Amino acid sequence: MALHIFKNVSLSNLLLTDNQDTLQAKFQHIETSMTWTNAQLYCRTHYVDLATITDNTENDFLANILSSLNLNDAWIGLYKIPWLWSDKSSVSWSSVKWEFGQPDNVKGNENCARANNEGLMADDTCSTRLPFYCRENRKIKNARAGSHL
Ligand SMILES: [Ca+2]
Repeated sequence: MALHIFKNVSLSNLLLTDNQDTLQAKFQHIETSMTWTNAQLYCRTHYVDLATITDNTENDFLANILSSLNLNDAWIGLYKIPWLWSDKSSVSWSSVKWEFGQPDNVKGNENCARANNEGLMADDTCSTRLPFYCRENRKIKNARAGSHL
């Protein structure tokens, strides 16, 4: 499968803060649409895991990436039951904002969460195919791999 991986260099116009390098190092946006489970597998194979969002700065950063790509939403590492991050860490709800009326579990099996380009989340069916965010980016993974040699 040919995968189009978003290059970090294209993010240089998004944020001009001291945190930019740190944020870019934390996340990798993958434009290829996959089911949540396949996205999780992809992230665990090529990076660390699906993305965990721990504060508003990270949430805003990810929302800005989607906006800059004219994308509506992407999978993040949030799933249930109960709601947990993909690495089983607990959710800090101050950093997760639901869209109005969400989560609604309208299809009865909306066990995965997507984030939109305004930084708001919605529950959705895990078999839906969406772009997604992994953590952490290739630069960190390679650095870690190198340190083990
Ligand atoms: Ca929903």
